Amino acid sequence: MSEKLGFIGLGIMGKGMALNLLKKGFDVCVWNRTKSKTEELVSAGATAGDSPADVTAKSDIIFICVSDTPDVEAVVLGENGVLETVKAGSLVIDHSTISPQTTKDIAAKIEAKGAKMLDAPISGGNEGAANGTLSIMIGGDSDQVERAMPYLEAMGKTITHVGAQGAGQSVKLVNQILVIGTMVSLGEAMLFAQASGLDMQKTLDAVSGGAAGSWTLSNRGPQVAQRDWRPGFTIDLQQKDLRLVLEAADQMAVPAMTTSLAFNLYRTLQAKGLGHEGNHAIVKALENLVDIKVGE
Ligand code: NA7
Repeated sequence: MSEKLGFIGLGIMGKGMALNLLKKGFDVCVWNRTKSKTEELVSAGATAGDSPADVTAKSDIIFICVSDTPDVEAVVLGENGVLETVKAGSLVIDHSTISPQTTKDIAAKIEAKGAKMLDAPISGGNEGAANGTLSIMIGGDSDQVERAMPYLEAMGKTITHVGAQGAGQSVKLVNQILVIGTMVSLGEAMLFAQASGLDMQKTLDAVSGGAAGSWTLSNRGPQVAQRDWRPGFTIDLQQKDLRLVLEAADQMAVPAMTTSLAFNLYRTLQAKGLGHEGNHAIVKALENLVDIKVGE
């Protein structure tokens, strides 16, 4: 008998994830700050809760996928939040990417109510969320990871228990350092290809299968070539993740030079009002340094 599920936060990622839980036949109660976003989920078989507290009262396992650290604090610790109604024995799984330290603080408050928490940030963009192929990196107790596995398997393909609470968030930041290095290289490479007068598609075809191949190149390279800036993941959220990396790197006194470069390049795009575009639009920050535009 499956447990009753709650899902809080139906943005680009949360929507696909909740739909995949419904497709597997699980019982899901949803809530989103902007109520209209619940409609598609309700059509697909979900019930709608009135608040995070309401969803939590009706659920054994509560999934959260909201933007940033203060937003997780708002839906968990705020008025009508998860903490008000969470039952002993329930499990809260946070898929948002937030501060590893705040994750541990929130987990302590949830555990004081006799419930449990896993940090389980995700990677794989909107495609991964829609197709159920996310990478999920989990921090927390093994027995709770085991309990959550049937549901996580509905949403993800590479599901890794990486350590104690907070470790999931730290591994996600490792993931973001790797993603952003590739993203900066993608922008630099595409600009170079354009300046060289190359055919963009042929160039992508030639390099994607070799040592330079990557998820970013395969999924975002064609988008850059077509100047399609629709977000799989927005600049604003990418910037937020890079800030988390830089804060943690500062605390640990380790260098994060490429992350810092990307953070500042994105800042120039945010200053131009482009924070809602996809993170592959980083190429525009490089284009702005010279009089060349990829794909034009
Ligand atoms: P989106 O598509 O920007 O969605 C963000 C979601 O978070 C969306 O449902 C928001 O509700 C919700 N949100 C944001 N702030 C709040 C507050 N303060 N209270 C309640 N709900 C809130 O982001 P993604 O789906 O791409 O990413 C979500 C997380 O996964 C993020 O941490 C990524 O780094 C990974 P709205 O619809 O705006 O009312």
